[in-house]
Amino acid sequence: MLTARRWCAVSHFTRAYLLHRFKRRYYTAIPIRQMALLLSSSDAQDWVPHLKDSMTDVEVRVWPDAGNLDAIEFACVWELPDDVLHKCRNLKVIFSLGAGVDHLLEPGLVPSHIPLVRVVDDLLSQRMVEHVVHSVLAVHRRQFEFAEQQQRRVWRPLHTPLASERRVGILGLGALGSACASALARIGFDVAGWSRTQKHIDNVQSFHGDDQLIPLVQRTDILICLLPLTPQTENMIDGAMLASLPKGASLINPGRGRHVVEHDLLAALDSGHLSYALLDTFRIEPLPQSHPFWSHPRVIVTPHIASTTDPRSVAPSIAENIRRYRSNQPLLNVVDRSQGY
Ligand code: OXD
Repeated sequence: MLTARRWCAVSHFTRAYLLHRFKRRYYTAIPIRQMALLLSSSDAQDWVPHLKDSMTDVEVRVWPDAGNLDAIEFACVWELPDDVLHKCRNLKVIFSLGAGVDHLLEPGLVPSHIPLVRVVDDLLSQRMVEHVVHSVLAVHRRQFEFAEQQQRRVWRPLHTPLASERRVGILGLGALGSACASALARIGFDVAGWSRTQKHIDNVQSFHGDDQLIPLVQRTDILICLLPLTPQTENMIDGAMLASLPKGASLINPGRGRHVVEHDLLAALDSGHLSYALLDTFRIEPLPQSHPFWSHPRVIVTPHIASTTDPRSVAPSIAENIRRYRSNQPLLNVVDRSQGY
C-alpha cells in the first residue's frame, strides 16, 4: 500500500513512472464523456455553422452521423427518426427547431420525461407579422377580385372600406398571434383575439374561454388561425364555426392544416358564404397534386412559408438555454405537455 509518507519519499522519476502506470491502467478504462448535441432536420446544414459559433464547447453531430449516443446531452430536432432520442441515455434537453411542437408530441416519439423547448423568437414573429399583414391587406384591398377582373379585362372600381371598418379576429394570442394583433391594430384594423385565458394587448379586444369563441367569430370579417395544434384545437374550424362568420368573411390559416375540416371549408367557399381562404398549412404537406385546393378559384395556396425559424437568432437562444441548464437556472420556453404547447 502506497501511503502519503511513502509517496513523498519516492524519487521524482519513480513518481512519474507510477503515475504513468496508474493512468494507463485506469484512465483508458474510464471513457471520457464529451458533451454533444444531436441535430436532426432536413435543413441541418443551415444550422451547423450557427450552432457551432454559439456553443464552442459542445460537439455538434448531424443525424445520422450521431456516433456514440451516450455522449448526446442535447438534441435539436424537426424531422426525427422514430426511436433515436429514446436511445440517448444521457439526454438532458430537447429543442424543437420550430414554434409548433405538435408533431414532436405524437405518442412515443420523444421521451416524455425530458424537457422540450420550443422556439419563441423575434425574427420568427416578425416574418409571421409580415405574412399576416400582407394577407389581411390583400383581402381588405380586394386584390383577388381585381386580379380576377384583370383576367377578363374588366375596368370596374370596387369600394374598399377603411381598415377601422374591417373586423379582424385572431384565434390564438400566443407570441405569434399577439405580435400580429398589435401590428394589425397599429394599421388601424378593428382587431379582436381569442385565447384560452384573457390577454391584455393595446387596442385589441380580448375574448377568452369556450363561451367567447363563437361571439369572437360572429364579429369577424377576416379570421386568422394562429392556434397551437392540440387535441382541443384540431378540427376547430369546422362547418359550425364557418357558418358563424358573417357572410363574405375570409379565412387566413398559417397555423396548422389539421385545425381545418377541409370538406366544410370547401362547402363554405362553394356556397358563397366564405369569400377567400388563404392557406399556408395543410393536413398533408406537400399538398397532394390531386387536392381540390390547388384549382379552387377562391383558395390561395402557399407552401408553408408564412414564417421560418432563423438559425442566426435561434442558435444563440439554444446556447443560452444550455448555459442555463448547466448553471441550474430554469429553462426558457419549455413546452407544457399537459397543454400541448
Ligand atoms: C413552426 C412551423 O411551427 O414552421 O415553426 O410551422
